[in-house]
Amino acid sequence: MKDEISTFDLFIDGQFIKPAAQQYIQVKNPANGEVIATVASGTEADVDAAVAAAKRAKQSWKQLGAAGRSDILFRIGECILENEARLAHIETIDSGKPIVETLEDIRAIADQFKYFAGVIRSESGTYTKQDGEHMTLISREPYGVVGQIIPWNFPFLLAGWKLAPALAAGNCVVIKPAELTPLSLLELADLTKGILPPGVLNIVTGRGSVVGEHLVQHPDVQKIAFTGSTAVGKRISKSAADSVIPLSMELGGKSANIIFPDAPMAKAIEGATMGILYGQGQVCNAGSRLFVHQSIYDETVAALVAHFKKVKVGDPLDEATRMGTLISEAQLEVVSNYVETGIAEGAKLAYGGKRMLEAPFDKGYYFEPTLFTHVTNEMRIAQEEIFGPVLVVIPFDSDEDVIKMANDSEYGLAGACWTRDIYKGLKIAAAIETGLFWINEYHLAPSGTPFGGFKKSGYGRDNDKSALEAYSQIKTIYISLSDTPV
Ligand code: TXE
Repeated sequence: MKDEISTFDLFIDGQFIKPAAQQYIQVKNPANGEVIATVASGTEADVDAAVAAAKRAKQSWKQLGAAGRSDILFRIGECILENEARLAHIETIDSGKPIVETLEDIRAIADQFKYFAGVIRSESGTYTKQDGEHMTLISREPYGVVGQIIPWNFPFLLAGWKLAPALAAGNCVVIKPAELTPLSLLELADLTKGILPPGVLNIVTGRGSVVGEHLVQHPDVQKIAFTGSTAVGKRISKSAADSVIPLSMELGGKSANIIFPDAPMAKAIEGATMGILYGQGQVCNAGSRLFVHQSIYDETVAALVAHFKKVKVGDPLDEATRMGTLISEAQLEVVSNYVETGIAEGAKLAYGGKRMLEAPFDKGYYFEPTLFTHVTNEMRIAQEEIFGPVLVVIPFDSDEDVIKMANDSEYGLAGACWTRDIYKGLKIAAAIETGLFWINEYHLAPSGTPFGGFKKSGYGRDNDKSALEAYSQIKTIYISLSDTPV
């Protein structure tokens, strides 16, 4: 696999073009700090050009109809699979995520395109007969131009979750990847430029405060989809309110993962471990608050410590690696500060807690898998999203006790419980205020599983056919066959 430094321009109207201001930013591999690419730093003029290209393409993309778009989406899915090794490699050197994880993400997105290729073929409108001479036809229409803003934690997966339904519904897209991780999406554009008509997909790389800000305020953008921080989400909400356009929003989380005494214990320990360490904990639905029943608390903590020790932290390109690097120095500082906060709050480190500085970790942003005990649900480390490999373990006495604590959070993205008693599992699932809940599982979200949050975790759903509704609007046509004036 070649690793030479490439330069990526903006992808607008089916081709790579130089940014108006001729400025570029460096993209680094977080595992070793090496520059792996330079990408265009877009400005307002580039966003304008991308939106104009999308606007020009929207009529013909819509007219292609479900069958035509389905065929193209299916071919994109196939193309992703044919290039999965290359895409996973790029994603790993760009994000620091283990190659076993990025390969899963790439395959999930190949499947996502095929899923939506199938879903749109099964969509139909409605016909309602009001009486013998009057009827209504109801269909769904695309918005036209959709703006999408993607974070750095799942650069390809989250882009694919947004692109596939938006394109399937007949929209043209202007998408902005995160500054830190633009490469896999640019590679996708390169791979699919012979498949997608020009202007249907446009990528403007660059700063959120410039490209993102202008995209959400652009008068020709008719819908915005955002995944990222709550602070930026709030800002975007205000812009969208001013433009009177709909939004879908996926923000942070502080998900409760609950182990009952009758849990399938080996699986629960693995689920609690990877529930937090997958993606180095930089996952919105990470199981970052672990609730363990008081009667099994000590042995569960001991088993977790033993399991954390076994997790192989290392070179993200090594297939044996289960935990790679944090995304940046800034994120490393955020995580380190939270560990200090936890200690100051009275929590005790049962494992980890430090940046890994000895070779071969010294050039990357590696952080130890970290486990805190003596935590209460009120502490900041139990309430705020750390976005790192830091698990807090909290004991509970009863179902009521754990339901109350799990719901005592401003977030409501995901959660899980581990029990052999399916009645209990369903009772807990129903009581927890989250958009997604697993029983005896964690993280799995195959195409067809609605993904999104309650409360401050956002609104709107990705990853299933309901996303088609979010990317389309209802059109009603009322027909009168009568010649008589009303
Ligand atoms: O996110 P930002 P950051 C959380 C997580 C993390 C924190 C900060 O806790 O530590 O957010 O991450 C673009 N107008 N999540 O600072 O800034 C930006 O360029 C329009 C949870 O990286 O929200 C990028 O493309 N767009 C989350 C995207 O927004 C703007 C995943 C996200 O960046 C913008 C990521 C603006 N004014 C972080 N400013 C999750 N739900 O998984 C920035 N952007």
